[in-house]
Amino acid sequence: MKIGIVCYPTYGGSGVLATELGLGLAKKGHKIHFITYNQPARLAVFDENVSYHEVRVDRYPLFQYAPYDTALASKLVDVVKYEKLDLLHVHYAIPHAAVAYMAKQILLTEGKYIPVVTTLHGTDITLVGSNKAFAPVVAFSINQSDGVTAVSGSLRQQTYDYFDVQREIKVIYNFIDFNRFKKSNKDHFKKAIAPDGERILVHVSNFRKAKRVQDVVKIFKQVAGKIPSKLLLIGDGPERQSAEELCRELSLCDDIRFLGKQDAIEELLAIADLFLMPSGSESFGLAALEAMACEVPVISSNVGGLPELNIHGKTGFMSDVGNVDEMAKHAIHILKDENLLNQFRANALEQAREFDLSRILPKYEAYYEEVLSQKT
Ligand code: GMT
Repeated sequence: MKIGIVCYPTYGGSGVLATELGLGLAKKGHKIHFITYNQPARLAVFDENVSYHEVRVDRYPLFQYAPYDTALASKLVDVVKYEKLDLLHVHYAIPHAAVAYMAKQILLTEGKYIPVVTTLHGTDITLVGSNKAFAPVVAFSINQSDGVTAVSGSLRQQTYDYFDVQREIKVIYNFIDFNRFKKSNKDHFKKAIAPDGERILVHVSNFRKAKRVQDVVKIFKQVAGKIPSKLLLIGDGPERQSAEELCRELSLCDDIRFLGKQDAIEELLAIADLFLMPSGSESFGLAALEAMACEVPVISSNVGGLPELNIHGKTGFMSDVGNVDEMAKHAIHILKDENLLNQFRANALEQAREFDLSRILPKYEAYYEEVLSQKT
């Protein structure tokens, strides 16, 4: 199949997932065309089945806001026509689903039909999409897509709850590539971070409000009070400053390291004992799945799609959002007992296998076939 993938090229979950999906499909022989405004972060290697089409928006003094949507729609028309695409798969509803609809209508006037699959990732529905400023366009473009997927059953339900959407939404979970995410021996590195054999806790996110990074620091404070530990905070974003201030206030600076944005997340997860994800909103939790694939149990909140991934009492524990005391208690429970920790590690890996790329990719392929067969 010749597939156009539209996504955000950044480190965010939707962009990562879209890129990994494209690369996985390319390995199976599909011709993949990424269409976005920058080279996607994880698109670093050359693959003969992968092309990247950059969307450029020229500045003009009249424009207060650069008309990215218009430039993207024009680029989609161009790529669909000249690369003879069979299908467009857009990730993150805003603005991609609406722009794809526009491109589709333009192409129809020229006698070319292009089906559009939209994947809902989370904040496009839960935070941004339900904002009244976007809601009518989001609902319309979901209803007009030829296929719609959501990354968890919870997100699917939230979409029905927030929007006037009648069409069927198929749940296809996030996936993981075990060729990359697997436990490896990084003992020398572990020694550098935790020279006295301290436990290592890890948090990876974009440091937005929804990630509740302050809760991560508060949980760590309690854990470090009972068990010698170190905390690695990976990623960057608006809440980093306040998290750093809290570390200073709680006198934790010697035990917490802010590593900023990192590419080789799997190498950091290789030395981790526990992953913290106390999010206030999380449609699936790809970062937690990456940790589980590297045999790291997860202490998380119980919002959104997290209960579909993290099995309470088996792969980790879940608590209500903001219940820092309980999350710390659970963390200490796992970390203080080596045998229990190893059992949780094994369970986390077993559960992560359910989301192996080789299981999930065929679900997307089958869905594309289904959408293509409905061609009207
Ligand atoms: O807000 C983020 O964490 C980034 C966001 C995105 O859309 O880029 O991630 C969302 O999509 C991921 C991939 O499907 C999911 O695993 C994340 O749970 C989801 N984030 C939220 O719902 C907050």
